Amino acid sequence: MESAQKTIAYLKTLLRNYQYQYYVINEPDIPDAEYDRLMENLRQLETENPNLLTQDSPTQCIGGSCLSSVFKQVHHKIPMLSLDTVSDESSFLAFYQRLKKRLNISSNITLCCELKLDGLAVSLLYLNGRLVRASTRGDGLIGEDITANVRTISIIPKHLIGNNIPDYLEVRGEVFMSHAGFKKINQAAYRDGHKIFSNPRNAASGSLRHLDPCITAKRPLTFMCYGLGFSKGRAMPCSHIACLQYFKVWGLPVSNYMRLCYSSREVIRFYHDAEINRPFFGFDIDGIVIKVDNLELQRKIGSSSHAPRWAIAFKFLAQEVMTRVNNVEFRVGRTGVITPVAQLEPIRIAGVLVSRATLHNMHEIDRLGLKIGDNVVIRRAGDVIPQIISVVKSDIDAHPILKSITVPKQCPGCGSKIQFISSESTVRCTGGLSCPAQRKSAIRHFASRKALNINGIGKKIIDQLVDKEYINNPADLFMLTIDQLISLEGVGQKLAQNIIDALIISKKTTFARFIYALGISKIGLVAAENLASYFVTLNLLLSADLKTLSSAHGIGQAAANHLKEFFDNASNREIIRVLVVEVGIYW
Ligand code: I6G
Repeated sequence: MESAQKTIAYLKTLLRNYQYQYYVINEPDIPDAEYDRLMENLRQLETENPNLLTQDSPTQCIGGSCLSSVFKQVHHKIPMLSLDTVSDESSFLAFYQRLKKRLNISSNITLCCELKLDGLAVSLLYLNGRLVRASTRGDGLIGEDITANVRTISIIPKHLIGNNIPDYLEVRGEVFMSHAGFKKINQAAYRDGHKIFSNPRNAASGSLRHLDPCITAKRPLTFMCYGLGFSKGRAMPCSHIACLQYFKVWGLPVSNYMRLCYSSREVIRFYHDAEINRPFFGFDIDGIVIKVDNLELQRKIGSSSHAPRWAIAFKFLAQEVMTRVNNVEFRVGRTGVITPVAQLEPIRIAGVLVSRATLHNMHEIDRLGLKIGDNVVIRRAGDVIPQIISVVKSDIDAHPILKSITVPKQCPGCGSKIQFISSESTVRCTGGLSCPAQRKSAIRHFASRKALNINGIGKKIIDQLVDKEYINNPADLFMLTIDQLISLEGVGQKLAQNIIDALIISKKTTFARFIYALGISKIGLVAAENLASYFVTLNLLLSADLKTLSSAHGIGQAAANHLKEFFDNASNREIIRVLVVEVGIYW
């Protein structure tokens, strides 16, 4: 009992702290899934110890209170409730059974399924078809007046169109930001040295509750209606989906992705369909919302103090989770760029086990203020590599011993000197093609379709050839024998002969492809074509100084530096000589 009391007090403090970050200062420290887990623990303990439940518990409030808000207050005519959530099929089926029990019916109930957008709930008030007020949910009873900001969102009509519009109409929906909009504002923020938003919802929230509506106007916010708050003056239809159809006719944005379901099985089908389509919507959703469609039945079922009993959010597995950084490794890429990679305490994100996340460069480590041992929020959206989006600095948790991250003095692949390129915030190995870490990927690039296009040689074969030390650089490919090829796993006589034939065919190429195949940093196919038409011969290219290199069309200072450094390296020059003089590559 005493320990339950202590845990409840601890969870309340923790959750109030997080609610303050989330609702008031707009900078949540932990992912939603972690917040939900803590809230569920508290709810469970309070259910087991009802005498310890207090009215001010975070489980009893809809959101954080609007403590220090500078926006005017708005009293909601009808409370803006939140939604209860389920995250597995059996909990959804239990909800469905509860509905039947409450309505005292055994037949199926018609349910309307919609996407649960990951944004901010907003209420819009139209008087005689004119937008007069917009407010946030706040604590559900009192929200913030954000009319001036909402007026800058172009998709929200200032005047409704059409007939039979109630004199008093309050609609509710979600303001959110698309992935494209999020990328655009974060790119601009990065360029201008401003704060980066950790996800589209924070970006939408920060933009919508900005004190200066001129800033809000510059942010790519959008909106979708999800329901009726209150209306007077005209009859509204008696089904939820029909209300949404009316909204659409009056010019309000309503999602087309919704479905009426006539059984629990159909709802589960909708849930899985939405989950499959999740990467393609172009905006974040965190689940689906299921509502009893008939408004009269909704009224019969009623609401609790914080959520309607006729609706439920069926959440997807979280795409943001919290874990610890156990170490940071430095990996050498094809062009010698050394990238820090975080080794994470393995964790599942949306069903996938993740144990690593790229950190891009040292600038990113500084930006995050990351140290080894830190707890971090990681995010995996679609099929993108997991990203560390923030470090969780909790003053309640005891801090483990943290270790600073330092750049290695030598290349971890070959021990060569490393070079810091401050303009790119990158660290590079100077070993060139002699660095084994760069070898496999450099040879793979050389043989790839847009380079020398050597058919039949893929990653598996190149890895084996390098591991068996048959080849060390691209020129060695042309010295391979049939016997060496046959000794590889998965290579028979026929494939070995095809590879030898492909190597012979690949010797006839173009100057541009040859330059591209060398895999010089910042020299893609277009830059290689520009260099080929500017220099015409290999000798002129190899002997060009920095100034001449950068005078070629489309070659900037950074690319010119990389070219100069590559051609000045003796082992790279020797490989080029062998390729042209001994192998006989020509164009
Ligand atoms: O927060 C919400 C998001 C989406 C909702 C909601 C919704 O429907 C698609 N519906 C209700 C009834 C509530 N919150 C309270």
